Amino acid sequence: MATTKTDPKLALANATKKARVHDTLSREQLIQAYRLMYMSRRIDDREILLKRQQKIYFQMSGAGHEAVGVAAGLALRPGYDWFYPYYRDRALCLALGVEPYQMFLQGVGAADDPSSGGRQMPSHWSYPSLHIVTQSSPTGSQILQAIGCAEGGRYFARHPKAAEVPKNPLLASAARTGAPPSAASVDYRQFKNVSFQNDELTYVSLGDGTSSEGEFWEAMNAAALGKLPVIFCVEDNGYAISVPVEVQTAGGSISRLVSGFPNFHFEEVDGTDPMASHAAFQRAARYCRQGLGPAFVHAHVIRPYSHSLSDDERLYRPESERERDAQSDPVTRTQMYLLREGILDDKGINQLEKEVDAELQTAVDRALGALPAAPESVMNFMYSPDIDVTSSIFETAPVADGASDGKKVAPKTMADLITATLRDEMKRDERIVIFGEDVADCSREEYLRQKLVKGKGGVFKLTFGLQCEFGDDRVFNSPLAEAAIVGRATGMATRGLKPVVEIQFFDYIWPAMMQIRDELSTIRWRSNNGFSSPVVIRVAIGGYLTGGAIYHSQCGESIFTHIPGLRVVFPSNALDASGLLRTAIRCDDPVLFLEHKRLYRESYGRAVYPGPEYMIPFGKARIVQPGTDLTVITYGAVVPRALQAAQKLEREQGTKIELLDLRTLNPFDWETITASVAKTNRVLVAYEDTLSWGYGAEIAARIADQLFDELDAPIRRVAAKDTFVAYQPILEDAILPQPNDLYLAMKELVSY
Ligand SMILES: Cc1ncc(C[n+]2csc(CCOP(=O)(O)OP(=O)(O)O)c2C)c(N)n1
Ligand SMILES: [Mg+2]
Repeated sequence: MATTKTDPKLALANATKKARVHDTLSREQLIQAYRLMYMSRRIDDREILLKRQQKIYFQMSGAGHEAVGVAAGLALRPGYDWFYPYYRDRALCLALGVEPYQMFLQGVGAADDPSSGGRQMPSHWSYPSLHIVTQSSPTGSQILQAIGCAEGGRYFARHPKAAEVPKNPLLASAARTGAPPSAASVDYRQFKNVSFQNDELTYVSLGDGTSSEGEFWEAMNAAALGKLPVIFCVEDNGYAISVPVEVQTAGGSISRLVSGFPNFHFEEVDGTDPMASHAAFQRAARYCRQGLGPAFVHAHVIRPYSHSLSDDERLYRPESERERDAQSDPVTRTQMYLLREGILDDKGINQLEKEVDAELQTAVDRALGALPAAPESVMNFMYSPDIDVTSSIFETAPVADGASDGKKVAPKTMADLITATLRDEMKRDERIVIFGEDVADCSREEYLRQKLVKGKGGVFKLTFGLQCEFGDDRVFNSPLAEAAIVGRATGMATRGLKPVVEIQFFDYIWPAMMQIRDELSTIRWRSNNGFSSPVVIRVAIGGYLTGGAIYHSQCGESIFTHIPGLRVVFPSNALDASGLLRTAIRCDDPVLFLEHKRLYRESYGRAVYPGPEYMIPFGKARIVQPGTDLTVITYGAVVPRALQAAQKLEREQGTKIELLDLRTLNPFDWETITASVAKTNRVLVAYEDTLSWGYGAEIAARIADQLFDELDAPIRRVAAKDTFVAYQPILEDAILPQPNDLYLAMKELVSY
């Protein structure tokens, strides 16, 4: 561990004496630094004016943070290193090469705004060619992704072949002949250019208040554990909106709190001093590039303006305190320094400022004339524009029953086929990495090597054997931190990896909710297709376990189908699980893959392994059995229960029930539902989740809305009671939908 402290009070105040110490910037670079700092402040001032004139709709300033931003930008390498900045990093972005015009385009919400096409507030940076990765608004949710980004870079450095796009004679010939490409030739890799450098690093910044977020600590832990080349920059302006640092951070110093993390290089610096900051970043970068571990730069800065234009800091900061801050304004102090050192005289300063002002005026005029984003564009880039997951290229036949030697092969469970599918996909695609809680065979590899242990491979053993086969850099245990699992995976996928991560129980997916809802699912849309993160999240879900109780049995899929941008899959049998998982892995969208625990080893729905190319397109329901009297729409563990009920009714009164297994919940197969309802005129929607506001509500509403004329009876729903799943099996049975509940509803509907 290395620590460097620059006393904030000494820097710049004694600048003449200290000049040689901080002399990592040449005279030209100092002038350039001042130009960028001045430009950054003037953009803020100009935006504030534009906001008051109602020509832009929001403003977030980087005032007071200019020196540290410019210093980082000059010390690091755009388009080579990777950047996860936060909203105060205007000066950093300018130093990396973003043009003022591009910033104003975001302010006016222009179609040509390169960060988001008018979708995000200003100061939400996204510039793919500079490696500035799309930023969201939740404080701190970028930090875990920065970890994944660094892991991705390191993975490609160690597996350079994985970065290559596989040669696809089939795809090439399809392009030549115009024939549709075949399934085996298509996957996300064709649309994901990977670049990496052996000594690259990832920069991530945050405010002092944001260091209170749990995800910050998860990221610090992951960076230290992995000795990852990540520079954390805390820009400490002493406030989080109105909350001062001593109320935010125990003891008032984030440096003190993090000082125990191993493998880090620490810097605490006056972030209003461009030279001290630059020197700190150079040391930090050197440490990271040498592969020694992560670095932490704690930069003391000021916030001369209120938090945002919606905030008035005079309500909680007295004039005296604000005046004290003004004394260390980085723009004025740097200007004074240039004058004092004779680097620029008054004339030079005036000239420089005039040039910048003229440039900004031109940029503002151009941006105000730019076309706003078109209303027709709002649905663009919700999903991959390159690979349509509902397309027939994902429709492949299973290979024959594997009975090459004449002997019949025994059908396998859903658990077996998921494992087999993961194994074959890992063989096919070196970009796949698997991690999560307990998914490895054994983290202490020597035990495996010495054959002291057999290995675990997940609490349900679905990843058993994969670490032994593919190595511990492709299959590994994560800390017990769900947000970190999804956040790291998101960062990795941004770089072109295909993380297939596991959330051990659906009941514990909630710490990752911010990452799923506000990050993973939004990245492509909010960056206007600048970035994407096609992660697969496998989750064990569901009840009917006798004893699983409230925290090991819940469903809740409708909460995720309510998220645009996320594919949701819920197979009911082994063959579908294999085909759908393969599609999930090869496709270009993020997928939540829900695996029902009760179905893992059920005798219902076992199948022979359908071979390494078997896929099922999303949005195609399976007609479990055809019928004419009633349509039952369901999925997951209710499928075998509904089948049992339907068979009973058929035995008793000859009723023919058409049973649809949706298989994927987003997208869902409206076409098959429409055809079926037109035939039967009666509908039952059945699902294991709680009844109210559940997945079936949307299906029922759609049918009522669009197929009303086809109906001869009300649409009914059978689902769990609006409570939680209880431990005592008698209670669990009463809570979850049972075959008899389905039978009664079916009987009532057919005779309505
Ligand atoms: C998760 C989350 N909670 C709350 C907010 C609202 N919010 C935006 S900025 C901010 C304060 C951030 O303070 P700090 O991290 O110190 O950064 P600063 O703005 O001072 O640079 C808050 C509470 C948010 N964007 N995200
Ligand atoms: Mg702050």
